[in-house]
Parts: sequence; C-alpha cells; structure tokens
Amino acid sequence: PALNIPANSAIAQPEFLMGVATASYQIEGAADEDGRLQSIWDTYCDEPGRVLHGDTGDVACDHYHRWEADVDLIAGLGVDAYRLSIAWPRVMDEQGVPNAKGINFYKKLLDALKAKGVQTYVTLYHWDLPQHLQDRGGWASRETAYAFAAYADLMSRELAGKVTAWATLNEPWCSAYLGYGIGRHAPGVTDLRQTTQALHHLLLGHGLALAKIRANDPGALRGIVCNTGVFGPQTDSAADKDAAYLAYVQQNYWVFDPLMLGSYPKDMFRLWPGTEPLVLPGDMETISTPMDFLGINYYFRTVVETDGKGGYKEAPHSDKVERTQMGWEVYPKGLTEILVDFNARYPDLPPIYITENGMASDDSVSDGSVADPQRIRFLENHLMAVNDAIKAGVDVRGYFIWSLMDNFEWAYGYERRFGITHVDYTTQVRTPKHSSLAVQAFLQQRKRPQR
Ligand code: PNW
Repeated sequence: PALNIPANSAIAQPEFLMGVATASYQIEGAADEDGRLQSIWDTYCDEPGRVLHGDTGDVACDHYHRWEADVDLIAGLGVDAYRLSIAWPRVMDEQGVPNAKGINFYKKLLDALKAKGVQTYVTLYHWDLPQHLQDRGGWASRETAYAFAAYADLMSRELAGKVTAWATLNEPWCSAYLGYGIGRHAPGVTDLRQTTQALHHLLLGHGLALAKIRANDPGALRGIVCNTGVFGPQTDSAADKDAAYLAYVQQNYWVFDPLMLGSYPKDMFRLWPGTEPLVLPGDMETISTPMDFLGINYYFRTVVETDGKGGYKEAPHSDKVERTQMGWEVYPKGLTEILVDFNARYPDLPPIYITENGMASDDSVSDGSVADPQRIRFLENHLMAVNDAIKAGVDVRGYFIWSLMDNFEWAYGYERRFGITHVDYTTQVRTPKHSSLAVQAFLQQRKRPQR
C-alpha cells in the first residue's frame, strides 16, 4: 500500500521534489582504499568508550564497492533526487593535491545517477574532517575555513555539470556543539569557547565556499543544510518558559541568524556568557551571502526545564508521548512550527528543502520482509506537516527521507536503524522495508494520477 497522502495535496504534486539521503562516512566503508586519508571520525571511533559497541565506519554499508547496485536501488524507488556527501579525506592529500582515484569514485556515481534521471544534492562536509586539519586545531582554527574553501573550489571544478545542488555543510550545529561543546561527536572536545569559535569558522568556510561554487559551477543551486528542533517547557513557570526559549535560540537562531541576518543572536551569550567568537571585519557579510536554497533537517521535540542558573536542561522523559528507537519524541507539528517561524523571522528566506527527516526503529527481517509501521506513519505525518507549512505560505520545494538505508549512526554505531532499506551487516544484503514499498507506491501513483 502507498503512503496515505491525499492526491490533491501540494506535496503529492510531481513538482514537489522527493528524495532519499545518506552521508559518506555512514555508508561508504573502504576506509583505507585508494589513498583515503584518516578522518576525525576514524580517530574518534578508535577511542574506547566513544561509540556504542566500539563500532566504526571501516566497512559500514560497503557502498564504495556496491555503489552500482545502490544506484539501482535508488532509481527503483522512483525518487526524483538523491542526497549524498563527499568524503573530503578521499579527494585531496595533505598538501591539497587532488586524488584522482577518490574524485573518480564520485564522478562515476554522479554520472550513473544522472543517467537514471536522478537529481543529485551533494553535501561537501558531512562531518568527516581530514585528521591532519584537526591536528592543527580543526574548526576551532580559522585555517580550516580556508582549507574548506580550497576543497570546495576543487570539487566544484572537478564535478561541475554533474551536480543539481551543492550544500556546503551538513548541520554545523552538530559539528560545533556535539563536536566541541559536549564531545558526543568527533573530535570529542568539551569547551564552549571553542564551540562558538568552531561554529563561526564553519559558517565562514560556508560563505567562502559559496563564492567558489558560483564561479566554478554557475548552473548548480547553492545552499547549506542545518538541523532544527523545537522545545516545550516542562511547566508553565516563567523560568521553564525562558528555558524553552533559550534552548530554541541555541538550537536554531544561533546558526540561522548569522546566515540569514548577518548577526549572532544576543541571547546566545546570555546563555553562554563570555563565549563570543572572534569575528574579523567582513566575516558576517561573507557568512550571510545569499543562497539559492536552505536545507532544513528536522527530527524531534525536547521538553526542557530551568537549570536554576539561567540556563536549561532536558526534563525527565514523559512516558505519555510516542518515541522512536532513539528515544526522540515523535512531534510532526514541530516541523510546521519551525517553517512558519523562519518564514516570519527571515525576510529573505530562500526556497526550502527538507533535507532530512525520518526515524530509527529496531527492524529485523522475517520471511524476507521488514515491517516498520511506525515509520510509515511517521513519514505520512511529517509530509503532511510540510503540507501545512506550504498552505501557510512557506516556500518548501522538496523532502528527503533520512535514510536510503540503515547505516553507521555516529555515536550509536549500527544499533540504530534509520533506513527505509534494511541492511544485514554480515552479508551486506539490502532488503526494502515496508516503508520503502509504501514510498515507492506513493511515487508511482503520483506520476500517473488515476482518473
Ligand atoms: C543528523 N541531535 O544527525 C545527521 O545529519 C545524520 O547524519 C544522522 O544520521 C541523522 O541526523 C540521525 O541522527 C543528528 O542530537 C544527530 O539533536 C544528532 C542530533 C541531531 C541530528
């Protein structure tokens, strides 16, 4: 059966782009092949206690060797577009010399997708920073922003004409806060001073990269992908409401204000006093360079309460709400709320694509099939939440499911399964879950409307 989406809704029209998404470190494997350098995630995975069960991306979904079959899988779904990322450590060496073998992998992949009529949304940085740059300070160092611009320059020259849309970064909030603030992601640093400086350098690198992409591949769209989230107060107290507001600022405006308005929100530094980053003249203009699209990732709502010190903390989990395998609350309305809020706050908001949305569940294969009814409902309800935002006047052009297939879920290793395709990590067999069949049926129906 197809996704239960009314045929006359905006999101069921053929102009609304439907896609699936992945990221290099989470699926490729082949960690030591064809001159790939070490990345910060290789290093992080090798540190005891960082990743569940000591899992690593060394093999992952072995996509580096199975890409042709995976392209068939993508095309077979009937999606309009595929979102992938390039592994920076594969495509240039420590001196910045291009690595033809690594670059060729992406050329072949992009050509095969194009041949099948699948549009390509390519993210340059989905968290796999070359370790040699981390050894010089990583994103806390301004040098890394310039190194990223050089990498973007090379890629947009090499792959010009093969890419529908370029996204510079994936979720700079995660890179900065999870990577440098609480240490839950590579490089595992816990220092708020470095956190705000890292975000500034990520955004600066983004702005510098936009100019390179425009010069080298003027026919492609240019944007960025950022994560978002909504927050509810634990009680109606003024302190808990302020906590929810500050959490929302930290999660959303800290990243989107500099991009859309050219300034950091003052309330960030009420939350984290004394952590203002060093900003050089011209930086904010570079960061707020206009874009062709904004990629928004949305997953869940968090309930927070005051920490008694002018900040917030997560409230104990209520058992009254639906949750996923991640423990994340299922809250489709939050996606509408975010889109409507951004549309009101940012006068020059470009067209939006939902570049990730989806959920983890503990799926297993039985009799050759994988039942994931919670995911089917999740996708239907979040697509309808996008539809509500469109009806409210927000320009949303597409939606990508996270993820095409189960993969390496960062600190949770292989234990969390976000795919609409099941992956057996012993045999590498891919099995479409029921959600995948429902998406496929929806897409077929959409292209040939019944009269
Ligand atoms: C995103 N959080 O990560 C990433 O873009 C994907 O690579 C990842 O697999 C997917 O969402 C599912 O987690 C996030 O803690 C990781 O708020 C953590 C958070 C948000 C997004």
